[in-house]
Amino acid sequence: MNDARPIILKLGGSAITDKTTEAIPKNEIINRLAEEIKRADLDNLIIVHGGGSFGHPTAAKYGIKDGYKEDPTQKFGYAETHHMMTVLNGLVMDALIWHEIPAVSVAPANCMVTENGKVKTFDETALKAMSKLIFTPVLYGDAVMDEKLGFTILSGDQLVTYLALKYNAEKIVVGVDTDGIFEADPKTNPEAKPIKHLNLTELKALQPKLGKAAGTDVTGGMAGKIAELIPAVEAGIPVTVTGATKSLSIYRALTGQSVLGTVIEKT
Ligand code: IP8
Repeated sequence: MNDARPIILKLGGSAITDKTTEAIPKNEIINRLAEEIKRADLDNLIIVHGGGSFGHPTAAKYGIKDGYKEDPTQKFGYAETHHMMTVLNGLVMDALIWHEIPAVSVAPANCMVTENGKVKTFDETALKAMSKLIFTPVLYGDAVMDEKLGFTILSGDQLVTYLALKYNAEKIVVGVDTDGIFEADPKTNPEAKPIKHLNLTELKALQPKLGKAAGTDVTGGMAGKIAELIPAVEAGIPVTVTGATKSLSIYRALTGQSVLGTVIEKT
């Protein structure tokens, strides 16, 4: 039995896809990330990836996040959004398997149901059995059934916090397409200064000022991402936000080495 507290790695959709063009993966980055994950050689890793230009445009087109509005085209939209996520997940899985990582895909649509957008039920049987045998489960932001809304979008960031709290994670590593968190959105404000460390109070004060995302993002870009992470930080789980697009940042963060980015701790 693997009793180790998990390390949860989020691969942001903006890091692994080109968010300016629909359904374009950043294959080289996905491949390099798989290489770094292999090199880190962790037996307590859970990976979660975002939707980027695979999940978000379809979700936005059919209004999936706001739920079922009796519009029959939305049913196809739900199915297409989930399918687009399985396509992106397949690309991530390809790279992980190619690097001989015992990674197994776990689709949230099939084991989680939300209520008003928050995870309500999770059939964890398979995930727990996988951790016991030291597989690396790979989950992703997904279109899921919702008890009140019919269906909705469950963000990868909510998933990260949910799993971190449920399994008392050792730490969370969030890979994004910037070198961590900046005082303002570095994509729209080149003068924005990077932040090395944030405590909970500073994080809460900063959160509303963080940018929305470049391209379509139904779950709210960096501001939405950080809002979802707050409960994990409140529970004392440290979070490192670093550049997944920069060579070795994820490897260094996973293996506890100093890295360009932002460390968030409760105090
Ligand atoms: O990119 C959302 O996950 P996120 C996934 O982690 C979909 O916010 C389907 C849009």
